[in-house]
Amino acid sequence: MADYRELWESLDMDLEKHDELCQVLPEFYGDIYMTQEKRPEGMNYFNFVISEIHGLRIKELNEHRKNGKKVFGSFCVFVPDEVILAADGIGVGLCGGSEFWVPDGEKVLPRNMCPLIKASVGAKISGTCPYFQSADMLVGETTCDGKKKAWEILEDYIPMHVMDLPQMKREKDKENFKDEIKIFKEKVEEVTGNKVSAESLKETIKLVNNKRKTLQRLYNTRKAENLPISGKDALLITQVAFYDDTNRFIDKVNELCDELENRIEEKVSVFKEGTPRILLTGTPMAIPNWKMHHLIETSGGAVVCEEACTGTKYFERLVDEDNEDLDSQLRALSERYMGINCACFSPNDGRIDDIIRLYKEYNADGVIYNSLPFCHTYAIEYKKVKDALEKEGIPVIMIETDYSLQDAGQINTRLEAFFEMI
Ligand code: BJ8
Repeated sequence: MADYRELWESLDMDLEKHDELCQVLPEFYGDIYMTQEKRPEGMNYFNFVISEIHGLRIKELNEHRKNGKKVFGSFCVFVPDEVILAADGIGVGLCGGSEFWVPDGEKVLPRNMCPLIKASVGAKISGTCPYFQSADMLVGETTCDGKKKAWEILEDYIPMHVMDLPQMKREKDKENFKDEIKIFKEKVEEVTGNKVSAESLKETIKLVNNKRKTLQRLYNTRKAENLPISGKDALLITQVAFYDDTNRFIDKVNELCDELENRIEEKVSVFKEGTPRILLTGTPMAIPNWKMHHLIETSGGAVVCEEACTGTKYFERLVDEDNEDLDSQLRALSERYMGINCACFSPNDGRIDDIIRLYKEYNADGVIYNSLPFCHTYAIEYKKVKDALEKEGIPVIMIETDYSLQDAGQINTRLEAFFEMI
């Protein structure tokens, strides 16, 4: 990797501590990703993106900022990228997926809470994540209690805007979320100094829809009997979608899909015949959290789909493109986003329908319900999901685990037993 120290210094980073992080990541990635056999050629781009994770993209963001563009960091798939892009801003997903940041998060947060929140806050306050350091504003949302209270702590470090997400899905809630998107649009206009017009929003609605369609194309290849790509690789691509340049990402994923579709025709598979196909559902897996996928795919299973925000929740359902005025565009955005079935909603039966539908679409053999510790909404929702799946005769197990690798052996044993049974 080129020398980015000057750049990192200009972002007010803790260089010494950041060095520690840079030392572990390549080996960690190498062990998990580069040991896979028959990886598609198209994954080379993603290897490159990871090797430059704190380099090239940060340099690009820095150049954009020098040209007056603003960067918005977010933590949830409810924050509409379309609005940021329409004001010529850049959105980056910032959820923390590394154990490295947890101790710093614990300096200001209770220990007994979700590692995603601790890592996200820790990444900011430790000054070791250049994406946080490149953001001009963070956008939070009132989803779970942990997140909404964490924003109150983060606002001491960086300007925050918090979107009020309804907790139910009635007509009035969709109307409320439309108003929230409008308030967010006004904030983005204030920060960027650019107006969001119906024309610019129409264009970015199309652009973000194209990104969704590209990911849909990728995921469609995972429905094939012979799997042309591992679950681990597919997860990595979804994670990169949150911060890469949108147009470049679309091009690279489409190139990869050409290769994967050829593989399907030629019956090339990265797994041996009869490998149990797993639908993974639950809490999001922020980069570099590859733990569950790695454990599943080294215990004899293959992940064929993720019903998660780093998965189908991110790209299923498109925004209606046929609206010419801002008011109807905002309504269309609210409609699309309020279709996401996060466990923060009550009731959330749509998620159960999604899981059953995806299980069938991807020809899965079993469901693994993955939850981060102290995520009450997802943990509680397991009961309803389990009952519904059992009624359908779909095998399911719940695995609650954080980012550390201490429980890896124990999870392996449980997975192996589950794969034998299905
Ligand atoms: S839409 S899943 S990205 S809120 S895992 S921090 S819920 S305690 S991340 Fe999420 Fe938006 Fe929902 Fe998706 Fe809280 Fe649970 Fe932690 Fe979570």
